[in-house]
Amino acid sequence: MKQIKLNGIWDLKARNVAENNYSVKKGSKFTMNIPGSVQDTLIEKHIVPDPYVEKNELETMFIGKSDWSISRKFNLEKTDSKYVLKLEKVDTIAVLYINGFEVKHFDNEHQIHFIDVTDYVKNGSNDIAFEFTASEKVAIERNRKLKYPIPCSRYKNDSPNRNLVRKTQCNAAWDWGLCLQTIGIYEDVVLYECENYVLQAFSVLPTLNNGVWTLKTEAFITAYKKCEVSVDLTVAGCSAGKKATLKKGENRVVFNCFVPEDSVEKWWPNGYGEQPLYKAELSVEDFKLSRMIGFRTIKVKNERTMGGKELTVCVNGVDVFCKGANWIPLDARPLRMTAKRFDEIMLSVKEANMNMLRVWGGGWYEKEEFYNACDKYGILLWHDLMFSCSTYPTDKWFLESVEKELKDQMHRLKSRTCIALWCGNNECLGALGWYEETISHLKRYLKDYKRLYTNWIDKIMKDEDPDRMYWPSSPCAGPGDYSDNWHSDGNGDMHFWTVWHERKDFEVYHSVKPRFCSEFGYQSFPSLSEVKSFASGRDLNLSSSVMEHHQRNDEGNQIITEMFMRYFRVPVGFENQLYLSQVQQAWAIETAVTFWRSLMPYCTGTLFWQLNDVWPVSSWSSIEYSGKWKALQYAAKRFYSTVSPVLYKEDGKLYFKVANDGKTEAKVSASLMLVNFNGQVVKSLKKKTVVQPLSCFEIKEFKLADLDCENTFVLANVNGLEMSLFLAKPKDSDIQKSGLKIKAVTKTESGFEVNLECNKPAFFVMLDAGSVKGRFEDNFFTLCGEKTVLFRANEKLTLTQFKKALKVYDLYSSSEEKV
Ligand code: BMA
Repeated sequence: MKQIKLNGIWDLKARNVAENNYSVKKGSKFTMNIPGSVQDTLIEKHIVPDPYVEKNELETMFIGKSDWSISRKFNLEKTDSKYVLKLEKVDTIAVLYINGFEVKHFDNEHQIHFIDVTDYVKNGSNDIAFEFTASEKVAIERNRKLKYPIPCSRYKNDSPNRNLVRKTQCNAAWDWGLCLQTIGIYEDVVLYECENYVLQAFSVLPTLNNGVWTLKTEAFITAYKKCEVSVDLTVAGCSAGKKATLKKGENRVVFNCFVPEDSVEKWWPNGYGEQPLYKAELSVEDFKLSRMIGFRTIKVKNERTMGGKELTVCVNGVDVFCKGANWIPLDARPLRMTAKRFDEIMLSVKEANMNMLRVWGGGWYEKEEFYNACDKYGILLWHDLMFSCSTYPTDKWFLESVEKELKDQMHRLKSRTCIALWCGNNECLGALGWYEETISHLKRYLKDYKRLYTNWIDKIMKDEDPDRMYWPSSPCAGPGDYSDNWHSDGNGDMHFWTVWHERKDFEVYHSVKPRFCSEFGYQSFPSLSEVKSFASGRDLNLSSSVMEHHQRNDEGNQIITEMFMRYFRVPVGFENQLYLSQVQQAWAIETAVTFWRSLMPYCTGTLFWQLNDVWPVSSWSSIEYSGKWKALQYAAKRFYSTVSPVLYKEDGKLYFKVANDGKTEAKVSASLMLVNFNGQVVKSLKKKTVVQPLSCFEIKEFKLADLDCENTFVLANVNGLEMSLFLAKPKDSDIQKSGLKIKAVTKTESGFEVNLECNKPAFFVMLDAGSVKGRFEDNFFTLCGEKTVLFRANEKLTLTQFKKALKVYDLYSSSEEKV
């Protein structure tokens, strides 16, 4: 077997061009790198401006509305072998030509293709070309021909009818994303010269019985004629294999490999143990593929417990509290999705004590590098299938397209150690209640919904990955239940959006007791350095048209600024407004998570919306587009600690509890202080205790009526981890000028040490290193006295440069008028 990579420089030509303000016309020619996208190419060549800056998105949208072709030549010493072309992430509507012959049509970005091109290639020089058609045109045309409407959710500045093309749905814009209808190919283009078959993929699924791991091994092989082969697997010093007779067409060769339990170490989610990975190599004669696997068992339980139906992820027999956030694609520009960035962001996930991400259904099946990082850092995945906020067609062509997509992706992904469950879609069940058409013809749309997800996808998933949970939709009450589970907290998973979309008080998070909350979010603005990456001068104002362009939720800015008034004193100036928005976001999510963690084991998971951003924008993310942590990510590091203080007010009482989501009991020394705003301790208590796994233990409760709420706050400490809580709204609390200052900054072996000091308690203290890459070991805390915080830089810089970038914010100074 030989591989010929057709990556590298291709010719790019504009076939039909939508109106634009640049020199791009029908017939314009450029060169382009494959893997790559037309958008990335034109941006990098400075033909069009960067869509992430100001309102340039509007200037680049014509690219996605135009038709393009890419082509190149390659040489071949043609033999008697078979020639098979592997194509993955072809985006999206395209026709492949080889030497002028039409070879194949593409219309589903999520499929993986192995195309027999033997009859098209020749000895010597060959021409290969793809003609791309704008997916928007195809979507509009498909919509025109529909027998009845297939509605989908619409967003600011979006591309219509995105649900009629199997392409990353959020390319068409979202309520946090720009419209970048990319065109291109994002994986290697590989031509295999092979004998009579191609090994497309293989999977290894471990189960543990009586001290032995059984690895169910499947090899997916396409044969071009009947032949005998030997299929062999080696992993962790063990091997197994099978002689198989392949029939012409698709083959699945299945056998088991046995590995003694004590010859390998178990893989655990982050916080529960290590993540050892072993190389599994499968060969069909000289055709070899390998992948890294971890040994673990995984089960998602959906039993009737505690008066409803749980959704509990159980790894190696241990029930896990799933803590994390929702994942959207790493970038709107495919070329920027590098292994380094996946690794860096996953390290941020791990460092914030998260153990699960939800791969949200409006994105795509991720690149290998994403799953590599999840396996490496112990990040479990709740993995949606790629359907989101929409109804979808159920005609034969669509169902067949989805069937191939799912089979291809299951073969590729099902032996990923990190994947805990598959989920049918994001909010598509809920969406039946959103549109005029679906509301007035609910029967018809529910029938279509069941046809797609229950009678079609469900069956494919049961065939392809029978041992992994297939959860019908997020949110939903469970299999066979088509009720609207959005805000119903008794069964399965819920999405709780009342606080954000309905502008309710943060305390309203306490009004529900979720079994599993897979979405709840609160927006903030990006930090000043991030804003400066897309706005400058007069645009540094919340209601400038550039800032509004970088806010895609219609009411977003109003909701954020209204909350300033509800809880805080109005911040002075743009910079403090950005800062305070991050304070309230972190506070909102902390209010939800700490309370829901106090319900363990009734509640078994909280995944906030959302971890990341595809471009610099005001959104619900906890990590900015650049990778910089917002206040929320720092807060998460605390509220997602295995053993953490839980402080909340409810029914006129203040509760102090300790949560432990670890796999063993925790020895705890807990203390609580009531402190006045001058910094004097009014009351204190200390307790040593033991907290059982997956539970929350009450240390003490107080009647709020007995406390001087406007003049004191609470400071809790559990095994050295501090958290605090206001007893009254901050605007009603008698906070004093803190005198917060940076006393000294020194450069050490591990980074920069920042010594902070205040003479009165300082709240929501936020250190900010501007655009310097790296993060603080601790940040966004309450400071009483002095503290030294380490900043680990991910780039080389001098002490002077660091000092210049460094700033510190706190609550009091954010509203300090300089009049
Ligand atoms: C959710 C998601 C997304 C959306 C977010 C914010 O429910 O599933 O579709 O971006 O809310 O509105």
